[in-house]
Amino acid sequence: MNSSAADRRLSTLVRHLVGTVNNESSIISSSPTSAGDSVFANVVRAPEDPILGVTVAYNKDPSPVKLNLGVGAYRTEEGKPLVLNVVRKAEQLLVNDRSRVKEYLPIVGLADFNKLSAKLLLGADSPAIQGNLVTTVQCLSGTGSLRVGAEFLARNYHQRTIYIPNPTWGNHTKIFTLAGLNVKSYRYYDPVTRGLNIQGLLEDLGSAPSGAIVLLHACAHNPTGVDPTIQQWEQIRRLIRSKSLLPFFDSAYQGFASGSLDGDAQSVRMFVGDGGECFIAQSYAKNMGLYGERVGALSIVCRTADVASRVESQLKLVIRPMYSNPPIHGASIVATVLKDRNLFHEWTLELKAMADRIITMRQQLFDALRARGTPGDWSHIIKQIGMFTFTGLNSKQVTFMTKEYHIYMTSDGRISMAGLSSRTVPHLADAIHAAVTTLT
Ligand code: KET
Repeated sequence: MNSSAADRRLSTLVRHLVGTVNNESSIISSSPTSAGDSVFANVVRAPEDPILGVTVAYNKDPSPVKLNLGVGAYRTEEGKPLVLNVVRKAEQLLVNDRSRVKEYLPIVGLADFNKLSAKLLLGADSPAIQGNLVTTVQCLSGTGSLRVGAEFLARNYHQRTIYIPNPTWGNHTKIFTLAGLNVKSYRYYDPVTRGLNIQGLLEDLGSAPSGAIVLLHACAHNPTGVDPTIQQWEQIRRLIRSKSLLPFFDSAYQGFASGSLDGDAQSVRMFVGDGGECFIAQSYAKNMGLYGERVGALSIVCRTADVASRVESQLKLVIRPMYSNPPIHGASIVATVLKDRNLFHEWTLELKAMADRIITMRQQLFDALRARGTPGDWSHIIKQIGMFTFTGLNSKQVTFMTKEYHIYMTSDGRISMAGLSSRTVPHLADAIHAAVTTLT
């Protein structure tokens, strides 16, 4: 570039920057008047996140009996976070391997990780994988995978409306709205039966515009713990395909619902098996206990290999300006576990042990409430699936339990069963009993 061209570019840039500053200062209108004033003086305090904010409040409570049943994070019987044995082993192998370096990963992440993740989700013998119909990109856990998928859709798909279940994980609305999609909901949970409102679901999706995107929880629906049966999944699949709706699965709990990785992937596999197109956001936060490592993947199943590769090229355009490329450590742990037969087998046992402990907690809490004669039918505690029980407690009762018993949970009455232990069940049962008998 010659010097006058460079000057021109520089002055354009300066004009641009000055213009931006001027525009914004006229909007914010808070230029500092004295040394103590901040240009951010008008920034309003945002509320804490409805789920992660529960942990913030819990951390501030000095009570020795406090109990955090807010965020869905697994705890041992001793109430401690758990690093899986296979994860420790994989990390040791990685540390010992002196040939490993810290270079950037490709934009789409670690190739082995992507292949193995698609296999874990769709099955080792999946025709879609064999036909190269699936493009998988490593993303920042489940949340990042949902966001990248949503941004791709906002840019490349003709229909901008996404239907999410009512209720759903609180972050869904924000993720999809910020990505530029138009969020609507479909009926899902029936508070009277504490089960699935299949009729309402089919009606709402039946009247969705053709091509609309539908968010589905692959298993262990959060927060309700209510999943469709296989027959109901089949009804949902037929409706979605007949109306050319686009399924977008959120798979954050594979293996956590039933203890079986294949069992919990059945819903996704039904949709992939019919040859139609489908999105899946996958998270290893819960099933491999890699919460803070932020490991996940977005898979898009396409009709042809050529479309899949073009879709991948567009995913790169979404990812590169967002975070450039994903972190290497967590994905390397997952790839190490998934590709080694022994480690994989050991993982399935550890996963099953976590799922079983949660199921035991359900039974113990149910028994404890029965023993106290707590009014109401509490059988949903043992019927619901996955990490959470959607108790049916209202926000007043939740506030009461937090104030009087130092038990922390989300205001919709969801409790994380994975945060409970045999030692803390009686305390929770006392709190629920008191809440139910003193407040309605
Ligand atoms: N989808 C669902 C359904 C979900 O429950 C979570 C996390 C995620 C995706 C995202 O997880 P990630 O860590 O990005 O892989 N849910 C728990 C934690 C949270 O809210 O962030 C929760 O509901 O407590």
